[in-house]
Amino acid sequence: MKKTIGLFLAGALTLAMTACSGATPAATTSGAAGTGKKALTDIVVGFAQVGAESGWRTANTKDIQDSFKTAGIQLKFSDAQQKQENQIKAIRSYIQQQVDYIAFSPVVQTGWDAVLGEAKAAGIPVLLTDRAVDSKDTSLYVTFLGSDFVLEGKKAGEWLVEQYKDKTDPVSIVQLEGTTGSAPAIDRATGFADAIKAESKFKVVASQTGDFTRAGGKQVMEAMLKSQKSIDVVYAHNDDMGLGAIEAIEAAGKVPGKDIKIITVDAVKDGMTALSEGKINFIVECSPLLGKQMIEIVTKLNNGETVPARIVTEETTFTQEQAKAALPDRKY
Ligand code: GZL
Repeated sequence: MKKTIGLFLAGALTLAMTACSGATPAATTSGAAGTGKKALTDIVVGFAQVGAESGWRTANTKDIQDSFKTAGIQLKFSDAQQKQENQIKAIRSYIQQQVDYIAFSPVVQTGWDAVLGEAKAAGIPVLLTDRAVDSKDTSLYVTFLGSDFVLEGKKAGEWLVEQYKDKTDPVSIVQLEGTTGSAPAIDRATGFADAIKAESKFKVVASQTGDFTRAGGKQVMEAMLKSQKSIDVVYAHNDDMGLGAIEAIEAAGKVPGKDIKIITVDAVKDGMTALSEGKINFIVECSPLLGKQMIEIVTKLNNGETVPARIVTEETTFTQEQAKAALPDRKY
């Protein structure tokens, strides 16, 4: 494993050095001569964002744009409206524009090798932010900066196991999945299933995508309330779908957080507010604040330094009491 990482880092360094040695189409400007280093204000980064589907995504976009503005690094931004073909178009456009770096959050895990191969051939380093790709060719990107979604799902499941440790009756769970094929949806489901599998009382009786949106969560929850004879727990892959589920549960005359327990992931302000009000029972944080680390990565690469192949964001969990204490200081 060490050898692989060593080779990869060497590859990343080569890729980074190539990118910084003036080999990329953009000419080296007033930076220190010979190192390939550009003045930060001369660097251009193309960022292909997933969309604006959730409170998390909006916070992620704002943090990235603000971080680049503060650093004085030029950011070209595109919103793919959750469509892979739009992200691919945006990446191709950044290659045409000969940006210095490309960053993006892959809306789904698969189907990126061709366009990332084009970026590599153009000598443009690619940063994966937030979500991963399933490509076997790790030379197609320099680093993956984002959460450990399997761990997030595990934290959600472990909380549930703890909550029901003294109960023996069956517990019916419905799962509101994120975007089909996306890393967070796949991994949050995996982590959660692993955490509860030892306890036979837990049954996931229904699982369907709400596409990370509030409307999607509400629609799926309405259908599940009709089709399931009893639901004890909702596990939603993000706050927005959980908030949609709350609307559906209340419309059905039930009390969210009491009649039906709700666990979500993200910890954006609206989710934390619902948690503090007792409508959600537990939230696993997923930090959208990736902008500062993106600047650090670009600065290092510009200086010809290596960056780790995987950078995991720090995050925690919140109970209802912790949400009340944390809300006043929440940035998003
Ligand atoms: C997770 C991110 C997910 C959030 C959702 O890092 O990709 O996408 O959990 C967002 O809120 O839509």
